[in-house]
Amino acid sequence: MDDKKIIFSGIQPSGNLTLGNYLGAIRQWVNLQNDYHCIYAMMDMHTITVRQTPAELRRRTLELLALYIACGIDPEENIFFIQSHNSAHAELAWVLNCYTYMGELQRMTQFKDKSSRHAENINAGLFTYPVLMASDILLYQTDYVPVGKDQMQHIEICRDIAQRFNSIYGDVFKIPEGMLPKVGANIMSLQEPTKKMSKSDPNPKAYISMLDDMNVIAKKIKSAVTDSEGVVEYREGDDTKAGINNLLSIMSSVTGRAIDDVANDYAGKGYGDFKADVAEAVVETMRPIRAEFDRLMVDKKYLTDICAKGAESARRISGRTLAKVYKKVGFVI
Ligand code: ATP
Ligand code: LTN
Repeated sequence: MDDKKIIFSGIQPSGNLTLGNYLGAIRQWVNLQNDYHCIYAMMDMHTITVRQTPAELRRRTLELLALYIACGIDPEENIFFIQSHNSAHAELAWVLNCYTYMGELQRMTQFKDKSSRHAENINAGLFTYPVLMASDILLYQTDYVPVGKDQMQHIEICRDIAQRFNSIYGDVFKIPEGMLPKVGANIMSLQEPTKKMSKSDPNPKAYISMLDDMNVIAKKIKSAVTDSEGVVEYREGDDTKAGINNLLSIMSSVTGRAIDDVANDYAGKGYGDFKADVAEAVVETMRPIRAEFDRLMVDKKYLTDICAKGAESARRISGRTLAKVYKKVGFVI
C-alpha cells in the first residue's frame, strides 16, 4: 500500500441530485481523485428511513452512479459501490448502536428535521441513521469525509463513537475528519433562502435538479426569491439578503471567481441582469454533465458491472475492520 490517505463519502438515492449536492459534495470529489484513495457509495440503506417507491429507488441508485461518473469521477480510479451490497455496513451498525447514547442521537438536527416532516413515520432507522453513517465511514479506516455543511454534525458523532470505542478496545478505528468545500458548502433553497436546498423539498421550484431541462433550470433561477433592495451585495448573516447571498455563492462556485469580484460586476445593475447571468453560468455547467449522463444511462450493464466490482473491493477492505471489531467485543470468530 502507498501512503495515500483514504476518502469516503456518499449520497442517498432519495431524489434527483440538486445543484446543492453537486456544489457541496460531488464537485470536490472530482478534484480529490489523484491524491487520495477514494471510495464513494450510493447510500440506499439510508434512503429507506423515509418511505420510497421500490422501482424508483432501484432506478435512482443507478442514476446516481451515472451522475457521479458524468461529473468526472473516474470509475477506473475510484471505488463505487451500492451500500446494501456490502453487509458489513449493517453488521458494524448493530455493534456501534450499542456504543451510542439515545441522548446523542436526540440532538441530531437532521433527525429533528426529518421527524417533523414525516411525523407519520418516525421509525427507529431514522433515529439511528447517524450510527449507520458512522459505520460506513469507520469500516474503511477513512481519513477524510468530503460533505456539505449539513453533514458535519454527523461526522462529529461518528468521531465521538469511534473515540469511545477506541478508548475501550485500543486503536480499532481511524478518527476521520470532515472536509468542506471553500464555497458552495451550503447552497440554499431558491424559494426560502434561509433553508438549505434539498432534493426532497416538496416544492420543485426550490431546487435545481441536475436532471432538469436547461430551460427549466434557467426559469427556476430567474424566479428565485430575493429582496426589494435591488443591490447585488454579499452580506453574511443578513437574512433579508439570503436570496442574493445564495445566488452570489452559486455564481462564485460555478465560475471559480471570488464572491466580491462577482458582486462588483453588478454595481449599479438590477437583479434581472444578475439572475440572467447566474442562469447562464449554471446551465453551461450542467449541460455537458447532462449529456454524459444520458449517454451512460443507455448502457445499464456497464453501470452494474462497476457496482459488482466496487462491492467486491468494498467487502475486502471493510472485512478487515469488521473482523477486528468482532474480535475486540468478544464474538467467536
Ligand atoms: P434529502 O433532502 O433527501 O435529505 P439532500 O439533498 O439533503 O437529501 P443528501 O443525500 O443528504 O442530500 O446529501 C448528499 C451530499 O450533498 C452531502 O454531502 C450533503 O452535505 C451535500 N448537500 C446536500 N444539500 C446541500 C446543499 N444545499 N448545499 C451544499 N451541500 C449539500
Ligand atoms: N447522510 C449523508 C449520506 C451518507 C454519507 C455517509 C455521507 C450516508 N453515509 C457516509 C458521507 C459518509 C447525507 O444525507 N448526505
